[in-house]
Amino acid sequence: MTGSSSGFDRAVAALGSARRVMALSGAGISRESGVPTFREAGEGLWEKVPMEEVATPEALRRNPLRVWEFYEMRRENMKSVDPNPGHYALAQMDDLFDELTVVTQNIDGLHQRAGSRDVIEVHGSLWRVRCVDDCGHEVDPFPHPAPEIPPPCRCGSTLRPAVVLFGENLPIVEFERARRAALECDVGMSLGTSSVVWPAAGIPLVAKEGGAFVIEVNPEETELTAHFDVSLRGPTGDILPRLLEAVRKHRAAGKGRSQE
Ligand code: BJW
Ligand code: ZN
Repeated sequence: MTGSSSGFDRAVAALGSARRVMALSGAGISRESGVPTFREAGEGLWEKVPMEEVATPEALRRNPLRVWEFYEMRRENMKSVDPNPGHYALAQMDDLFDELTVVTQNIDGLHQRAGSRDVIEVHGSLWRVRCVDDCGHEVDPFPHPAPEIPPPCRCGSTLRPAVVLFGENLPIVEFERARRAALECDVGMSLGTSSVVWPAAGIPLVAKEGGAFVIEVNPEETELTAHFDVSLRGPTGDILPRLLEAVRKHRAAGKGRSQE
C-alpha cells in the first residue's frame, strides 16, 4: 500500500516547487533499521518496559539504576544498527531545497549518520549525558558501556541520559528552532510518528498554520491524519526513495520552481 497516486502526485508537485522543507520524524523511520518503536501492538518498547519505570523524572529520582539500565540497553542495541533507505533518501533531499530542516523525536542519531545536514533533536540524544542537578556539565559522546552507572558528575552529583522524559520540557533552543522552521517552510512532512506525544506532535500543525502544504508518511492512520493535505500510506523506507526520485524527475522536466 503506497497511497493513492493522486496523493503521491500532489506531494511531488508540492515538494517540486518548495524552497524550504521541514520534516518531523519519529520512531517509525528507524524501524526498518531494526530499532523498535514505542507504541506498536506486540512490539512497542512500552509494551515490554513500563514507561513509568524508565522514562519519567520520578523514575530517575526513585531508581536511577533502572533508568540507566534501560538506556544502556538501548545503546547496546544500536551497535548493530545502520540508517535505512528512508534516512538516506531524506538526507539526499538536502540537495533539492534551499533549506531542509529535520526535526527528530528520535535519539538514535541515524539521520546524522545518513548525512542529513540540519537535524534538530527535540527529545535529546542517546549518546549524550548531562548532570542530574544541572551544573552545566555534559559529555558528548558518552562512552558505551558506561564505566559505572549511574556515573558521577564532576560536581559531586551524578550524570543522566540527555533525553527528554515524560513531563520534562523540551530543550528550549531546539524547540524554538523547530517551531521557526515549521512556521517558515513551504512543505512540512511528518515521517513515521504516531503523533501522540506533545508538543512535538504539533510541529506539522505549526507548519500548516504558517501556510505550508503538509504531508504525512506512515503505514497507519494517526491521530492527526485528518489535518494533513496528503497522507501516504507505507513505510518511509519505501515512500521516501520514491518521492526523492519523483521530485528529481519533476525538477528535471522543468516543472516546479523554475515556473513560479
Ligand atoms: C512507521 C513504520 C515504517 C511503523 N515507516 N512509519 C497535551 C499537550 C501537551 C503535552 C501533553 C498533553 N497531554 C500530555 C502531555 C504530556 C506528554 C504527552 O504528550 N503525553 C501523551 C503520550 C499523552 N508530553 C510530555 O511530557 C513532553 N513534555 C512536555 O509536554 O513538557 C511540558 C509539560 C511539563 C509538565 C506537564 C505537562 C507538560 C515530553 C515528551 C517526552 C517524550 N519522551 C519519549 C522518550 C524519550 C526518548 C527515548 O527514550 O527514546 O520520546 S516517549 C517516546 O515517544 C519517545 C518518542 O520520541 C515519542 C514519540 O513516539 P513516536 O516516535 O511517534 O513513536 P511511536 O511508537 O508512538 O509511533 C511509531 C509510528 O511509526 C507509528 O505511527 C507507526 O505506524 C509508524 N511506523 N513502521 C514509517 N516502516
Ligand atoms: Zn554536575
